[in-house]
Amino acid sequence: MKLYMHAAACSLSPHIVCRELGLDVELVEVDRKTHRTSSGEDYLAINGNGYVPALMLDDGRVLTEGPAIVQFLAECSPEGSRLLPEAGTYARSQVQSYLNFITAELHKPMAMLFNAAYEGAHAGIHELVCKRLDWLNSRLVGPYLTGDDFTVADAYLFVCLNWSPWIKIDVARRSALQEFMARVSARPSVRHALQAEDLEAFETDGVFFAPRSYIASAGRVGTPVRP
Ligand SMILES: N[C@@H](CCC(=O)N[C@@H](CS)C(=O)NCC(=O)O)C(=O)O
Repeated sequence: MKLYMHAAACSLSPHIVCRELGLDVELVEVDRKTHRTSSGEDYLAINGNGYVPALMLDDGRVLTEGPAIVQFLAECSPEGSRLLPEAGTYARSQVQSYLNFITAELHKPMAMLFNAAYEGAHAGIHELVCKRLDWLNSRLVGPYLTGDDFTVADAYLFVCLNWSPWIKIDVARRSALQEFMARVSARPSVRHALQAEDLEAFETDGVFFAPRSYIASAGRVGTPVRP
């Protein structure tokens, strides 16, 4: 299988899931501007929406949308029930509820905060994201979103929270979320994924990660991730 991705983007979530499950997936980087892949393909022919992630199966079929991809990956693997509870259970629906919350209430508005086209609305969007994070912080008793087990929803939350410093969202003052970042970033699968995407830790607490070029453009210094 091939996973089409950008470093540190939401595609890091299925990447982490692949590493958790030991799935053999080839990472294919997509150029944001040209929509060309690192292997020279036209990415728009793979995902007409142009965004990552997309998963190409060995038979050429393509699956898009991060929340669907992570569930598919978990269902593909004999190890998958560790990351996604059995279908038909409350526990499964709880993971899906969080995936939906993250995609609609965090991922989308957070992405808009990176986009100058929405600048006029940034103050209101920022306020909304902070409100959602306060709710999540008050609800997260841990260690993970649904309790003791790391699930596909935790991988997704980690990736979205990891963007916080770049959009002026203070995770440190939301202690349950800050502890969550430390816990997830210490997982071997996560460290391997961060390293494979060539991301570096750039905050003193070492729980936020970004490409070196991004860190340098902000006048900061990063530390390479060691598994
Ligand atoms: N609804 C999609 C959204 C994916 C998305 O927003 N991807 C971003 C990276 S986090 C992207 O590729 N943006 C570049 C673009 O839209 O061209 C999903 O959940 O998979």
